[in-house]
Amino acid sequence: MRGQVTFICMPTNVTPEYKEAEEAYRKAREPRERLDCLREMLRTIPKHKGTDHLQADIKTRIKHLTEELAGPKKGGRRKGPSHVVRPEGAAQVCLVGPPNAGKSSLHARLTGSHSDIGPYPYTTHLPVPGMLPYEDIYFQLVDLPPVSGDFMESWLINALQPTDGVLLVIDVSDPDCLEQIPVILERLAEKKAFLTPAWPGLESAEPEQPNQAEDPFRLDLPAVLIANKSDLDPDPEEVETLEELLELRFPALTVSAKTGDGLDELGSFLFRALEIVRVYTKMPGKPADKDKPFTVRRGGTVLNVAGLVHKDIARDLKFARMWGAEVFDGQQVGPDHLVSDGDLVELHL
Ligand SMILES: Nc1nc2c(ncn2[C@@H]2O[C@H](COP(=O)(O)OP(=O)(O)OP(=O)(O)O)[C@@H](O)[C@H]2O)c(=O)[nH]1
Ligand SMILES: [Mg+2]
Repeated sequence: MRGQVTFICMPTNVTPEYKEAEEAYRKAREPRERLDCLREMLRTIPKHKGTDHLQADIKTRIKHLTEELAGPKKGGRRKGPSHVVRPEGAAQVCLVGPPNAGKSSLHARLTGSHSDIGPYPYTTHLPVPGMLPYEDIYFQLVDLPPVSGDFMESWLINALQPTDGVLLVIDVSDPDCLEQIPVILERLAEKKAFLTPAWPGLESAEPEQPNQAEDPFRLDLPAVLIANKSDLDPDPEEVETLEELLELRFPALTVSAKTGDGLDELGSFLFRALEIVRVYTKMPGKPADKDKPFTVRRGGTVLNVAGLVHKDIARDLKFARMWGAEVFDGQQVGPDHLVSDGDLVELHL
């Protein structure tokens, strides 16, 4: 039903077992893992009138995800999910926007992908992953089909589940974008996906949304407005005017996929806004791997880094020696020690 958003308030008398399953669902990124969590939520939810809505919602999601995982039948063989891109790199960011805004052109320019580009709307039909290099790390950018008042792929919300942020791409030279943005926000909100200006690493004046923590299926995604085709619209203030008119407070970048103008800013914006922390590792007695950092988000620990190296290393980790801005050279720290950008960590088992 368009234009209506139902919020499910969590009944207060759920069991700790249910809460744990719900927490695991929120954190799960892989579709199969999310399906297991949903089943666990259904198993542990107290069965009474107060949870009827939530039970129904969980069942619908189990049904959809099961279908999605089964994939289309091809010659009797079932394929895996084709609409959810497995996250890789420092973070996953999806391109969302109206038809013809230049999402695929940006994707191709930023990642070197061969995403289809066309002078007509509805060119892109499937998610296309690609990697945007930034210093010594990569961000994964996922090109998506357009969202409009007429059309949104049924699987689009599923594709957004694992993402860390959204590039809301518009054609700033097209006056229609004034109507297109609210329509996109509304279509996503109907499916409980909310684009927010609140990135973890940016100061935000946006007040906390009510019910945010209550509905396990609510998806809050930080978004940056990408005002594309600036080569066709020479007014540098255009995007500010647009945001004022629409009463939006997204951070914004004015760019051109055609000339490349403004695109250099994107990597550093994502790095700051997502609070990416790069950590270099070494094993005792071996040289440091200074080429390829592991990445966590601010608040990540030595144990989180060890887990990225290998789960057995995380399991057996006793302590670490660290070199970096916040420690003295070779300082011994425990697994729970917070890491900062540029740290070198020697893992001891
Ligand atoms: N002048 C100019 N044209 C652009 C720019 N970016 C994209 N275009 C053109 O805009 C048209 C649409 O580009 P696409 O990249 O296919 O747009 P899209 O948003 O992926 O479109 P859908 O997949 O249909 O949603 C193409 O003709 C592009 O060449 C830009 O920065 N400047
Ligand atoms: Mg496209």
